[in-house]
Amino acid sequence: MATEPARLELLSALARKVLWLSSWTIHHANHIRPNADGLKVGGHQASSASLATIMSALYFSVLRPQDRVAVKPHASPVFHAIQYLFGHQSREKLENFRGFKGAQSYPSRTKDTDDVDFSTGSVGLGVAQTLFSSLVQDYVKAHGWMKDRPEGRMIALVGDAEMDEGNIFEALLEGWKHGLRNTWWVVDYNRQSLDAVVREGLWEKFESMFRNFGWDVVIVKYGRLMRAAFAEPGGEALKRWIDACPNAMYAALCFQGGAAFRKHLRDEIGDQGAVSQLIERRSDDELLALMSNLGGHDMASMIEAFESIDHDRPVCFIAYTIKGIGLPFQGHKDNHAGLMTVTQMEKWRTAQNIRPGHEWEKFEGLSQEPAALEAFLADAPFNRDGRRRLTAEAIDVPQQLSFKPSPQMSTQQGFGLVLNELARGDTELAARVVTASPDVTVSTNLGAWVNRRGLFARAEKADLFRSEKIPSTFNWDFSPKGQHIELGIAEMNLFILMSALGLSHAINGERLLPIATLYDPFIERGLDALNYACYQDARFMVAATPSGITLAPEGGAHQSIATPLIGMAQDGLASFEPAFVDELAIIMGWGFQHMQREAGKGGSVYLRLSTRTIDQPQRMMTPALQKGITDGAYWLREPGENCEAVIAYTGAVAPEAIEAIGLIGESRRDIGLLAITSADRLHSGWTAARRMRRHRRGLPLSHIEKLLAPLPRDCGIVTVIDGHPAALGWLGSVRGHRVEALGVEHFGQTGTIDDLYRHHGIDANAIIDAAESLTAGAPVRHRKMAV
Ligand SMILES: Cc1ncc(C[n+]2csc(CCOP(=O)(O)OP(=O)(O)O)c2C)c(N)n1
Ligand SMILES: [Mg+2]
Repeated sequence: MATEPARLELLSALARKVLWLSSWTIHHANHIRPNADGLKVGGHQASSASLATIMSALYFSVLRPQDRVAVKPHASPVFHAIQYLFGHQSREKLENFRGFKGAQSYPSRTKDTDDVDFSTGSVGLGVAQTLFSSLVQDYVKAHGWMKDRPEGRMIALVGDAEMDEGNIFEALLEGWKHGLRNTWWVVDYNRQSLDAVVREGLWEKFESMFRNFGWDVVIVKYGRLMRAAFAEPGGEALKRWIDACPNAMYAALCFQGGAAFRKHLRDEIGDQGAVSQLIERRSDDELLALMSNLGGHDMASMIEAFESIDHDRPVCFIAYTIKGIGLPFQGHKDNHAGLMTVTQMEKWRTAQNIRPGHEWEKFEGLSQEPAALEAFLADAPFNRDGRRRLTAEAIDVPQQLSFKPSPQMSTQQGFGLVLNELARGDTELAARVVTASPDVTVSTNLGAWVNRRGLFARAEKADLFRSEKIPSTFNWDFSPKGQHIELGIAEMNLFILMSALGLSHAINGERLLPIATLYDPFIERGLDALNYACYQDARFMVAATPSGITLAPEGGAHQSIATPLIGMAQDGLASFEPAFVDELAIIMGWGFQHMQREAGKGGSVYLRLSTRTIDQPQRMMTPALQKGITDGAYWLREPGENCEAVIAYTGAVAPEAIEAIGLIGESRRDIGLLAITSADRLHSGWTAARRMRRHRRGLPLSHIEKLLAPLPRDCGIVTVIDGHPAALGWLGSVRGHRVEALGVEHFGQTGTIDDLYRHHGIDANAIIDAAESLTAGAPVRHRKMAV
């Protein structure tokens, strides 16, 4: 082990190297790489410099293999530089920063190859992810798994302006409720955002807020040089001046340099003997070095701050920094997208003793022995266990999930019944399921599951109503073995929790099968977090219910229109909207398998469900039917040879489609009824088949192409969905059939289902009208009677 001063010296040298390499990576992408046009780097250079010391302290000394980190998006070059020094990142990928398959602009778990723990990019989300990952670690531990693994700290490197994102505060609240531990947030308090200098005194607000939520707060404001100067005669006056200096002014002076600092100090402090001497003893360069020696740029202060933590309570470090430290535009308010010119870089290169052509060499320009640096890096505790990303075996899923059938049911009810059956059994599958809901557990039909499996908390807490013997349908005991995580209403939290639970196999080496329930329209409230979870390749199932205008009397903002399109467009999410419960049971079984498939093959699952009770088909679940359901569609009524019209429906409008078929059948020939369980799977299968054909990789036909192949050319297709009509309107492009796409384009009206279906034109009569408009022949004789 190196002695303390030697260790600090090596760490500081490595931090300088990290700053160089990250800046060089950016410079290379902008000025050196051929054809770099279009890959130009914005907001990275100044923003990265801000964190070079802090991240070096963490990765080269403080972190342990079990710790996981979310790195502020624009510090990605710093992260890649550190991994390069560790030997986990290639020069080729650094040279290709932001290029195709190069090191990514923002750290990416799925696209980078150098051991990114959590992706970041959309600010705020990575921060909350660490909090929820810590809760998930507690969950896994409490369930008796992860026995041999020490607990990791979940660490976020946070931009100070990132703290504006509301989802961070929502998470903070949830963390407090669940007794958060093992979480560190390190705020890069450079007092600059993208556009502006942040408000004065913000840290005081942060401090009191974090303390309110039970966090320890460590403010790292002054570096070692500063602390030494404060101890000199007159140092107190200097400290008072620094503390009183407005953020914008401090930033401006850091940009202008030592002479400007001197002038301001002289003007504002006046001639005060000791402090004046303290200032005058220093050259301009020394004065600038002193004044920019904020805590976040001082290795000793950062190491001391991190190593002072001797408890597992959450900690917020507020580390004072200067945006762009060490670079010509340090502190300039416009520096977010600031780039060094070629001349500036040349000058800096020379100052760093880096020879032209040796810019990528790991220890070039450092005065320390390369062997000592190499040995120090090889010794870093962070890499002690080798590969940090873990894996877990897949959990067996039975071919068919069972449920207690009734002649009439809704898909939401069916969802509850399937989970209830699972909860009654003692399969490994059931043991690994974990549910969560943002205060809509009962109203989304999770009640029975929770009654059987209990709520999760690290400490036992009995349901008071039960212990007081007050009758209640629900038995809600909390215990470390519980399998439902109760959340407050914030949907962002729900999806970030899904992201954390859904990565447990990779983070904790223990597979979980998370299920979220929420009202369908509120997917939009949590959409960026849902997108984030999918981007990270977290695996989970979302049951969104109720949906559409079918929840009729609820009306208004409870109705969803766009969600079928979101389901189709969201990468990493396979979306389904079954009409019947036997379909749903098949889809859930498929979903549990899909959630466990390897990267690139599996993903998460979205079930758009309904509270509408409808007649259930009495039928055998044949393998062909099962396949149709999971592939996205099957013929509920096969079209005849001379088929004139097809009705293709999705979800809760099945009764209208069936009724319309009955009425049209008398006056049109051979009509078909296509049950679509997943517009998403149909569409993506169709796209994939076309792509393969275009690239001459065979002549595969997709499922929807095969289904529509027998239809005569002039057959018309009426599509109907309680959602945006574009979700199914594309069916006409598959084989060139004319389409009338029915659906919902406006929302907000309350009424009965009949009222609203009629109003929006998705009732049986609207389907008949649409079929008539597509087909020749006499008007359809029978209509649905008004009720
Ligand atoms: C959700 C979201 N909105 C906007 C942006 C664009 N953006 C990137 S960084 C940034 C501000 C960065 O300020 P700060 O967090 O203080 O980081 P610094 O660069 O100062 O270190 C903004 C607005 C984003 N990445 N994500
Ligand atoms: Mg900032």
